[in-house]
Amino acid sequence: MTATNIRSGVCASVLALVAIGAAGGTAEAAALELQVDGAPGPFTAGSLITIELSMRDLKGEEAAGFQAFLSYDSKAMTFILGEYTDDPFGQPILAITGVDGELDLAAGLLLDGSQSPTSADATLAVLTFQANVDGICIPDVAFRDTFPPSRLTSVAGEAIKPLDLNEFPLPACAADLDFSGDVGIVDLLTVLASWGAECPGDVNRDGLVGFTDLLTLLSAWGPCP
Ligand SMILES: [Ca+2]
Ligand SMILES: [Ca+2]
Repeated sequence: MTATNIRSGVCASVLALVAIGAAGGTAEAAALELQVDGAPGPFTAGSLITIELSMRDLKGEEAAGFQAFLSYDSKAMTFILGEYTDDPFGQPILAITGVDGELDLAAGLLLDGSQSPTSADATLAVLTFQANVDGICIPDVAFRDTFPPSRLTSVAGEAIKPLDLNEFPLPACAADLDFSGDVGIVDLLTVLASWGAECPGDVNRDGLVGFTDLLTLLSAWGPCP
């Protein structure tokens, strides 16, 4: 098994199922999201878990900075390192330190005027944790309630709306559980072998391996385009 970026590849059929399942439709909203970058769980004690904070779908709204307030389970995971990407926002406003299960992040455009507001999708920070226990399926990192809330800000310093806070959105070819480049028998056996458990066959990342995962997998059968 080769662990690769879980966001590589696109399975249109899986995306279609996700769209149906996401009642309410949020496709038009800008998003600030947390995404596990690398192999999905289960993570064993001592393994590193990388989580990216990113922005996407700004639909032409230009962002000049962001602030994000996170929480994580400090018993299950230890915060190791947090790094801003410097692009598009090179001016850190808060140092990234993990204290008592909380992380605060904020950055904006460089003060020398060499950076411009952008509506492009971008990774804003990369956070590395170490698993303290065996069997973490979905890392427990989330946006926490604060005022002012986690948000992207415009040049005027106002919140960009509407903004969705998404946690661990599905990888594009989520049913390819072994990263083989297609959805096939190995993936099917993984789902069946972990039926009723939390992972590793949890295709739709709802915390349980079951019929939805099986149906999603079958609908995506074949190569990841
Ligand atoms: Ca596969
Ligand atoms: Ca599931």
